[in-house]
Amino acid sequence: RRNQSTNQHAPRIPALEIDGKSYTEDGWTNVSPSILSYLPRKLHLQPSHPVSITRQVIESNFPSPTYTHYNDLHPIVTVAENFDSLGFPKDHPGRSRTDTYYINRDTVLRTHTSAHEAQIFRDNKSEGYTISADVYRRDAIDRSHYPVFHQMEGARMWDRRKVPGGDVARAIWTDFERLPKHGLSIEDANPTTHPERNPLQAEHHSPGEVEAIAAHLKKSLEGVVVGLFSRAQKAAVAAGHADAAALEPLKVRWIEAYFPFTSPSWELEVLWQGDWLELLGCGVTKQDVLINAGVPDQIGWAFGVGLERVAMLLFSIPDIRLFWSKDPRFLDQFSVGENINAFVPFSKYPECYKDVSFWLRSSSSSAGGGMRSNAQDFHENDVMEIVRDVGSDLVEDVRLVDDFVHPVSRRKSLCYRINYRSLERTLRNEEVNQMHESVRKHLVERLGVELR
Ligand code: FA5
Ligand code: MG
Repeated sequence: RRNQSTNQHAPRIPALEIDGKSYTEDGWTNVSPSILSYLPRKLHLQPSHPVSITRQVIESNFPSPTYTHYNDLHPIVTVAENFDSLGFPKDHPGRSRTDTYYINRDTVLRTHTSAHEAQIFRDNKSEGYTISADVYRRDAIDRSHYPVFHQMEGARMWDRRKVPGGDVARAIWTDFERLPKHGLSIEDANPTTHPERNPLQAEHHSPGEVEAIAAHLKKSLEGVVVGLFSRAQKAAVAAGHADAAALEPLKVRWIEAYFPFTSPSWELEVLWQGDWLELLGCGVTKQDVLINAGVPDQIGWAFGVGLERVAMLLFSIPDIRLFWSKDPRFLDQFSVGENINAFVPFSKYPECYKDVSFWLRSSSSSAGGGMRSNAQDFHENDVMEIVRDVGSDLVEDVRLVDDFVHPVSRRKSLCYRINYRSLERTLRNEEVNQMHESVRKHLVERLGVELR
């Protein structure tokens, strides 16, 4: 009875209700209603959406029953799944609240599809899998970044106890020989392992095993990229964006990379309109991840590819916001089938630049205060989040255009330039002014800055 009456007067513990589950809010909570509104969209499952078409094209390189395709795993995962199970160090910057959307201290919106690796290794249903899903990251605002995007993760395992004669390297090379040939020569300048930069997991793998895994991994992914890009080039020619005779040969290269959950690791890049563009990260799965998932006898590889990044090239889509458009002028241009067609942009609407300048609170003034957003704990992603909450898809990009420290007061001043532009219509002056005023107000209220 006493408990009951105490409870009546205790402050209500705020809770978030998401998909029929209740999550307690705490000091880590930084998800907003606007970010949660993306959860039901699942673009990778909308039948003729370019993200979904891209998923289906890539999946066809990883056929069942060798690979199980997981496409409907829930985006809310534990911190343990997203980071700990993959060996992220406790102080890894990816864990910070400026980079990751927290539901509460223990629960996040997944930042990558790798969050499900350990669980699927544990379930051990097939030798391989792909997972396609929406992932969430607090990040910059521009035409190639969006706080929600889609990834496909893939993995392949071989069980030491189940291969003929226990010779796992030989079994992998046998599977390697069965992979489709792509006939493209691909730049791969670095050795498979490097003692410091890209080490062998010597307690678990022999160099010969890693050579075999790396060869199978690279050839599998090269096949994906060559298949995709020969289709993209055909589409560009058909749309008159490129001349068949003048078409540059496809250029693809491997470079070394680092992930806490693979070693050695690589990234695959493609030369696209003059720039090397990163498509995916991959590597030899860390044996500790497999051991902790209860499958110590399996060894293998994993990769993660950004579906929007591929789809933008494949369909010539110029702005990542377009994927979220419900405008039939966008959606009706795509259909599932053998041919990939280049997107025909509808007319561009006018841009509208507005600047906002402010002083950060000087670090000394925070000494007694506990106020956030002094010069030390200011993070640009917090500005991005405010602009996103206010402007949603009506903002094309946000850029820092000025940054200086006052010579006497030592206070720091920043100026951001916001480009308001809709993909679907001309914005009215008055609505842009209202949005900009609201951004200014929230910067003061939420970050404690002083407008100039
Ligand atoms: C990862 O997320 C790793 N989980 C990938 C991985 C899986 C490595 C398994 C090893 C084994 P990364 O943060 O680099 O890595 O993202 C992978 C891909 O997602 C990138 O190559 C890119 O294609 C895409 N990507 C990353 N950030 C964005 C973004 N903000 N917008 C669009 N695509 C992005
Ligand atoms: Mg990367």
